[in-house]
Amino acid sequence: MDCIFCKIIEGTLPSKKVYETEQVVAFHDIQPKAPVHIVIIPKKHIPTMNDLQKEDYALLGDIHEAAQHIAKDLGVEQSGYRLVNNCNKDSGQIVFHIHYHLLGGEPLGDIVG
Ligand code: DGP
Repeated sequence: MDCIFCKIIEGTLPSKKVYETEQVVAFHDIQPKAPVHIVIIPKKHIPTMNDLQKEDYALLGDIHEAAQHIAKDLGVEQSGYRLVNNCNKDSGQIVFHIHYHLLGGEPLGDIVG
């Protein structure tokens, strides 16, 4: 499958991983928009939020659990952070493997992933 994030999961494309479980992986964004900019993804290939099925909903809990751990590990738990999903063209989604941007490390204002 020609998916950048699937290649990161397989390990055929390098990434700076910060968190990994059986279901989820998270790594530094290649074009960070904030001092902390992590991409959290399920290992299951799901193109967009529109493609989530009921049986995938537990993955959303796993992603939030990942976000809690990462925010703590990277020191933004108390200062604050933002979790953003882009879905389809108008949102700016460019990688069609569902993912959540965790942003923080400074006042974020209008910064989105
Ligand atoms: P989005 O616009 O929501 O689809 O965001 C995709 C993000 O993925 C974007 O912020 C840049 C990041 N990204 C794209 N390709 C790579 C890559 O090969 N490695 C890493 N670490 N991040 C990538």
